[in-house]
Amino acid sequence: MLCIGESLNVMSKKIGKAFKERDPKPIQEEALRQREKGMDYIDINLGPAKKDGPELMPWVVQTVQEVVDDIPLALDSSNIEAIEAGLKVYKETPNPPLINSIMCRKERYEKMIPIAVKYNADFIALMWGPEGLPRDENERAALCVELLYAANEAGIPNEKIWVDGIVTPVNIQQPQSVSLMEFQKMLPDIAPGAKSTCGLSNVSNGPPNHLRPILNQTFMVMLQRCGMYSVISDPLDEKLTQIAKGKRQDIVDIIYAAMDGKAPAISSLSKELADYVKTVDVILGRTLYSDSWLEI
Ligand code: THG
Repeated sequence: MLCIGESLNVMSKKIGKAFKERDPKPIQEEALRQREKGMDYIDINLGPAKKDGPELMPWVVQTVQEVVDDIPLALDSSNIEAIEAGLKVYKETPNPPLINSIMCRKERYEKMIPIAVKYNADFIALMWGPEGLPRDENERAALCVELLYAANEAGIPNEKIWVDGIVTPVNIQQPQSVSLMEFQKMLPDIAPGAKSTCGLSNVSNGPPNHLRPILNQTFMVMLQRCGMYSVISDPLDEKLTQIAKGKRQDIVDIIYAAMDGKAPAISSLSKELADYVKTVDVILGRTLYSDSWLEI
């Protein structure tokens, strides 16, 4: 599982301030930390960046690449001019940069696909349509086919496209987590050769901070089993990265068993592994979400 570090992010107090004040130090420290933590890509997330995006993105790209030039970057903004300005100054990396993202909305993808072609960038195909979030896996599939067709017509092969079926918070939209898993299983048929990714931490957006890692870790393993290729994830969650890199087979095994309804009795398990079993049940909707699901 590839990991795309999420923490170079305008929503973070420290990094948001550094973006605004064009202070390179916290940004470069964060990029170096992400490399040390084993991130495969670094996401530069400016948010909407309506006003100064086209000036800010190239500055951040160059600031990061001054200290980390061997890890590809994902350029994350809804401001199209900001993305293009970042690609313009991008220094070549072993793998091409990733545009984050192109939505399934005609007026946007018609502008953005040519940019991906021009700069030979990979792109994240975000399953966000004219009516917003798709309601189920079939709506996700319909959006996916439309956007990938348009990209293929422009000469972009599926191998350069990272499909993002969109992760939603489990505490308010429990069935959507299952729908995303179903969509991942369909993906090899509807988009052969395409890669996939998702904003993993969205699943725990809302629950208390101390419960976020176990939700993120459990859902990552469940998605990986359904074919997920990469996650945009928290580089400070070392256990998550260990699991992603195949170093905690015991956790993977127990999550698979729980998904199949074959986990040993909770009372026979360590607290650590029992918590993963309980979390699988919450994500699959076998248990109704509440902040106290681990205490039951
Ligand atoms: N798909 C794609 N791109 C995305 C998302 C997605 N980019 C943005 C987001 N979703 C993924 N990135 C983050 C970044 C931070 C957090 C969640 C997802 C997050 N941060 C903490 C918070 O807000 O509480 C901590 C912030 C801080 O550092 O202070 O949860 O779905 N393609």
